[in-house]
Amino acid sequence: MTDFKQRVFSGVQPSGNLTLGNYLGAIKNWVGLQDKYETIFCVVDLHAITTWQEPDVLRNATREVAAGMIASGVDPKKSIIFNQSQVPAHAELAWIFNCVARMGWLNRMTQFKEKAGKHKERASVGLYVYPDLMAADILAYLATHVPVGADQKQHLELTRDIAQKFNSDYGVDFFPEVEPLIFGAATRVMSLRDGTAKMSKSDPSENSRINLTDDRDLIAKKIRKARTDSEPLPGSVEALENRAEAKNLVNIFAALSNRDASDICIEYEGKGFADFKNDLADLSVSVLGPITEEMSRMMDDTAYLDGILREGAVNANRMASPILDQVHEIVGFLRP
Ligand code: AQP
Repeated sequence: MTDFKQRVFSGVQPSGNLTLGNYLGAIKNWVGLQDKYETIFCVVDLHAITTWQEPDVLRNATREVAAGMIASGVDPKKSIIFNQSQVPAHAELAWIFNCVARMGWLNRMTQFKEKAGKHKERASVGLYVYPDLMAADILAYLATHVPVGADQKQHLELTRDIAQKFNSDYGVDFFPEVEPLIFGAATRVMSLRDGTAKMSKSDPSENSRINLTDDRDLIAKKIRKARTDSEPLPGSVEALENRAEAKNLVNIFAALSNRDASDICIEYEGKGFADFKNDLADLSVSVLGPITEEMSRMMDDTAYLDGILREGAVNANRMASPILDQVHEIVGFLRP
C-alpha cells in the first residue's frame, strides 16, 4: 500500500442549512483532528443532487456550508476545503465502485429506505448509489479515518466492503481499511419536535432543528419550544432511556458544554424543563451565536470563500489524480 501520514476525509451535503446535528455530530469534531491528521473536508454537492436542488440555492448552500466549516474552526491553512464537483476523481471512482458494489449490499442501506420512503421507484438512481460515491470520496484520497455522525456508520461499513472486494477481485493491497471516528456527546442529535427522528436539514418543520443560519433570538426560541415530557429531569443518564426528547436535550447540553451527560443529570436532578431550557438556550446562543455571525460575515465576501474552495480543489486534485491513475492501471484501463 502507498505509504503516507494518516489521512482524514469527511463531508457535508449542501442540501439545506447546516444544522446543530451536522455541527455536533461532525464539524465540531473535525476541528481537533486538524493537528493530528492530514485533513480533507468536502462540501459534497454531487451527493446533494441525489434529491432535487434549485441551482441558485445549491450554489448559495455550497458557500454557506464552507462558511459554516470555517466559522466553526476548520482552518483552510491546516485542512483542504473544497466542493466535490470540482474534483472529477470522485465521480470517476464512484463509477468503478458501482461495478464493484453488489445490488444486495445497497438494498440493505437504511438511509436510502428512509429517504426514498414509500416511493422508491421514483427516487433517483443517484440516491440509490449514494454510498458508492461516499466510498469514492474517501478512497480517492486513500483516507483511513472518517469522522461522522452515527447515522453514517452503515455507509462506512459498505466503504470497507467495497475496498476489500476491490482488493480481492484485483489481487492487490491498494485501498486501506477505513475507520469511522464517531465521538462526542451527541453522535445522533434528534429532532426538537420528535425525539425518535434524526435532526435533519431536509425536515419540513423549521422548528425541528437549529440552523447555523438562525440568529440568537431564533435559536433561543426553538430551544424553549422544544418538545419535552412532563416529568422533572432525572439524576442519571440511565433513567433517560425511555424519554427520547429529554435525553436529546441533555445530550445537546453535554455536547455544547463539553461535559458528560451524567454531569448534566446530576446538576439538574429534580428540576423542571423550564429552568433547564432557559440554561440550554443561553448555552446554545453563547456557543452558536459567534459561529452564525462569522458565517454571515463570510457570506458577504463570496470572493474569499470561492478562493478557498478553488485552492482546496487544486490541492485535492493533486492528491487524487495519481491515486486514480493507479486505479486505472489496476483495473486494466488502457492509456495508449
Ligand atoms: N442529527 C444528526 N446528529 C449527528 N450527526 C449528524 N449528521 C447529520 N445529521 C446529524 C452528520 O453530519 C454530517 C454531514 O451530513 P450530510 O449533510 O452529509 O448528510 P445527512 O447525514 O443526510 O444530514 P442531514 O442533515 O440529515 O441532511 P439531509 O436532510 O439533506 O439528508 C455527517 O457526518 C452526518 O453523520
